[in-house]
Amino acid sequence: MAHEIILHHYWTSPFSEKIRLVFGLKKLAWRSVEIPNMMPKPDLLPLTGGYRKTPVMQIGADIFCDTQIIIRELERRFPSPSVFPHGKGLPYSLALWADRIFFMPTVGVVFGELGDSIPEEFKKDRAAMSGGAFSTDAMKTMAPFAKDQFRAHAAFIAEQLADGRDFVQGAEPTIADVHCYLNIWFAKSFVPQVANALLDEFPNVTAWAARVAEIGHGTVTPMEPKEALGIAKEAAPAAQRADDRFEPRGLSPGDRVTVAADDYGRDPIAGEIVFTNAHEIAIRREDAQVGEVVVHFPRAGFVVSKA
Ligand SMILES: N[C@@H](CCC(=O)N[C@@H](CS)C(=O)NCC(=O)O)C(=O)O
Repeated sequence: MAHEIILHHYWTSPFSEKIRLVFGLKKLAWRSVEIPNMMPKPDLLPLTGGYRKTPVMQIGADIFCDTQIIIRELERRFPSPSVFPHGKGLPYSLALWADRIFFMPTVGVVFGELGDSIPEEFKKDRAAMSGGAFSTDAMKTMAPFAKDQFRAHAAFIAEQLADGRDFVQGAEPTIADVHCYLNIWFAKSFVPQVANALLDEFPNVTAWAARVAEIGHGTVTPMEPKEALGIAKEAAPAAQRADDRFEPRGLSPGDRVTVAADDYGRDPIAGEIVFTNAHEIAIRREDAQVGEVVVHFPRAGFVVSKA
């Protein structure tokens, strides 16, 4: 039996919005498990082995951490309609522009503006997640610089749409729209007045963002967190052991490693390699609550260390 797609997310999470839009583009049915927007996350960490960021996708006993690998897996399992009609490499690399280079100033714009209204416990959580780098006071000071950067990155989107096309790669929406939309959605949802003022210059971006919003989220049905844990426990992981002939460091299936993000939320996840390739690493772990699971990560932006 095919397992359902479960997304562990919260509705205000901008990275989760990317995945919800991919569900929309592929017209998928999915189950929504709502997770807290800060630690602790007692019903998520048994699945991931310590990865705490949002979103996480679960299919049976396979767990996908980070939107890069979630998108890759959705395209692999549900190839039609493809969200990559014009080639894959450039859109995959565009994700890193959106998720890192454009995201950081957008965080500055949003939290520089919301500043004092942010609950203390949220500030503490984000400071811990970023190794101390999250400070709303600093972001207030830096807001003008963050706005400059936001403007420059939004201008790239405006330029791409300048010939009057409806979507960034042409007449139809693709994954590239999803990447371009991340920070526009984030700013527009959290600080609409500031975002609209910054986007005044780019009416074609505002009009395009409305078209992207219309893609929708596919068909969503809620699920209780405990049901998702039960599904992982009952299921066997689908990931198959495979050799990686070009692996440059001598890592092989069976090796014990840790995998950690190299930006923020760097908690290392320990397990035994099932397979690696240039795009993905999958590691097997055992957990008292969920039994045997395989956790999948992207390679770009993640550090693999021998345990
Ligand atoms: N590189 C990650 C970034 C994910 C990310 O930063 N998510 C934010 C929320 S949108 C987060 O995890 N915040 C902390 C939390 O939710 O606990 C991805 O692409 O999935």
